[in-house]
Amino acid sequence: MNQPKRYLVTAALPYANGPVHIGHLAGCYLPADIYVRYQRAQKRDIKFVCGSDEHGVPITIRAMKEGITPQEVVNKYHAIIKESFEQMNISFDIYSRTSNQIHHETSAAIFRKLYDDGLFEEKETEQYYDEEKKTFLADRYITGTCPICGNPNAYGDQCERCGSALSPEQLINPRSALSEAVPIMKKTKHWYFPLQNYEPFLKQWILEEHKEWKNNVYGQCKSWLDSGLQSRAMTRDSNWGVKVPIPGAEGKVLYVWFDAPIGYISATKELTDKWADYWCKNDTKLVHFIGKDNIVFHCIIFPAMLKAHGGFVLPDNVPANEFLNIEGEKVSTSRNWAVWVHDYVKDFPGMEDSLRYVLCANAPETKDNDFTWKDFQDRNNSELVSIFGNFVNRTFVLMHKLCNGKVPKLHLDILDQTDRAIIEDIEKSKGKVELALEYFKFRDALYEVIDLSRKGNKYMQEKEPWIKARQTTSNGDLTEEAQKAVDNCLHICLQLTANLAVLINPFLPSTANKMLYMMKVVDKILDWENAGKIKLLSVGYSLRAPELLFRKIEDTEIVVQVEKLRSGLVKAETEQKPQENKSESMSSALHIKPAIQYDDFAKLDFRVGTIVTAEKVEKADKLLKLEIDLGFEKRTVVSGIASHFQPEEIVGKQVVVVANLAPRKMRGIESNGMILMAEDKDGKLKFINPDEVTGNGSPVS
Ligand code: B3M
Ligand code: ZN
Repeated sequence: MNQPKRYLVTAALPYANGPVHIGHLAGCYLPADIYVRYQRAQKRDIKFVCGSDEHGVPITIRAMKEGITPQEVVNKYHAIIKESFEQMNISFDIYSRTSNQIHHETSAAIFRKLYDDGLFEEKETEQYYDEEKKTFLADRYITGTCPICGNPNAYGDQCERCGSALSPEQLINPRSALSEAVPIMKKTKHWYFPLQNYEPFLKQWILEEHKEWKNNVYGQCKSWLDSGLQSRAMTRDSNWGVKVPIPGAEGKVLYVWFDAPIGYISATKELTDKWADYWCKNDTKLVHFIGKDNIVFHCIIFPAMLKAHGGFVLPDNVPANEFLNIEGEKVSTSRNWAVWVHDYVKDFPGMEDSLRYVLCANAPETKDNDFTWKDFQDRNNSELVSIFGNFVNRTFVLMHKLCNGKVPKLHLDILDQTDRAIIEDIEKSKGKVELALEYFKFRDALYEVIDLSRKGNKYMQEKEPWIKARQTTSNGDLTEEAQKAVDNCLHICLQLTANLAVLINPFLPSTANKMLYMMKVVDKILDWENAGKIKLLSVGYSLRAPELLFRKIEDTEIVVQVEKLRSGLVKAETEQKPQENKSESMSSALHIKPAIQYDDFAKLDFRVGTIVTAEKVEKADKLLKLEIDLGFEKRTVVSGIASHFQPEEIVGKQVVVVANLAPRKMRGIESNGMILMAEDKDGKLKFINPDEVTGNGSPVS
């Protein structure tokens, strides 16, 4: 795209069913904010919109759990989330909410236009229905026994014990989560959006015209498009959400993923009368910042909806991030394995920039990354404090000590190679940071800024103005040569400091403001065009005394945080809170089951066996039916490993079998035993087997 006339930046609307954690920040809010602050400094016409996603099953489930109404749930969390963003200086132009009237009207109107244009398919299907509560049971409203691991409290869309994704029909003994009643199958009518009709358009638009999208995003889109799109229901049976605006649709609302992205449009309408410029003119650059679990909705479904409707711009880019794990474990809100933003700001007051720094320096831009408190401490102490903060502080201290607190002259006649080199570094860094930011490479961009301060330290170290300051004449004055050398060094260091303020501003806005205060300049200096110049501070201008920009984080503070994380986990597990976030998976490394006696262990009979046949189980995409040779007999074992192995690749493998497990029927097949598996940190299953081929039936102890 040529230089766009205006920018519209969106960040995923968080579900108002819980507070935000640092994984959310790192995933999309922080990169979006950095991008927007940078574009604002470039004086571009830009709007940054976001808001709470207040519809959908997660909200109604939370309401049920807390015994309050959905409206009360969203009121509570909308306020908490909004405050967390403000505390972290995420500078939305508007933070709206999808329960607002304007949003209901906007999304209903878009649905209605698609309906009037005949673009939906109307279909009747059978779904679970709770006769007691007189309601259909989508996704999480239904519980039952997991066909994979036997967990009696699995949900209609996922088992929280084994992490498998399920569909309601797979559950054994299904029950309504609302009443415990056994649900019946009942016909219901819904409106489906035939995504397959937009496949040629999407293929051309994404696969041909947006090859520049990030690999993770492009790759996910390609695999969706390659495997073929299908019609998707855009309505649900529920009374919480945007009412379906057509006759005969009582008790039905828009699917949350139909209305939520329209929230970007309604928020823009709420923000400005000129909203249509941003949404309907082709010279707008629309950028959606999201986490990787939202890619299909923003790259495929929403653009197809907009295309079908007509008249709207499509995103120019969707720079989705991967996930941020915490201390080596996937974030899990239900297990309370998360660092909550509202907790952080309480525990580290005034230190929002330290968190912004670490989350950006370690952002999960191309792959999942890990946040550890130790790394947080290290980066804060050895990068922010010791490099950036130290350079700025030394510059100010020395210029007060050696130059009376006034910006010294630059004596061109004695500029040497070292001076020229650092001036060139200053001039070049603008371009480097800019290029990285334009291409959503926030880590690289931030690295360049820190690197410039590192070069500043090195320069000062080489110049040693404090040594020069000892070269005095017999009457105690500095020699002329020494004075000039001191002046040049500090002049350059001060200009470098002013440049650092401009460059760090998108990333660490509070820090940039503290620097402005110390330099006694107004915020105009932060305009991006000022970067790369060494004339930002005028000679003779007197500056304030230095204040420390950052503080060190002590070991004890980190110990407290790690302890807090672990005790939160234990608490969550004893309370057995149900899981509420689909993108989380089980984890096991941190908790060990209660102790058992040797006799308990001795009851188990483990045997070595060889898989002789393996086949898929019909209508159960997680299950494989295995024939295992135990030497003394062959056994049928049904195992939930179909998503990890192809049947043909495991035939002939030796495994360890729990041979005295009571038989159990799964999908009508009697399973006689269980094979032992290990789960790696990515959730991949591996067989446990003897290190050399061993006779079938050999006992394992
Ligand atoms: N609320 C899902 C999420 O928070 C959803 C995003 C909506 S963006 C339009 O992951
Ligand atoms: Zn399970």
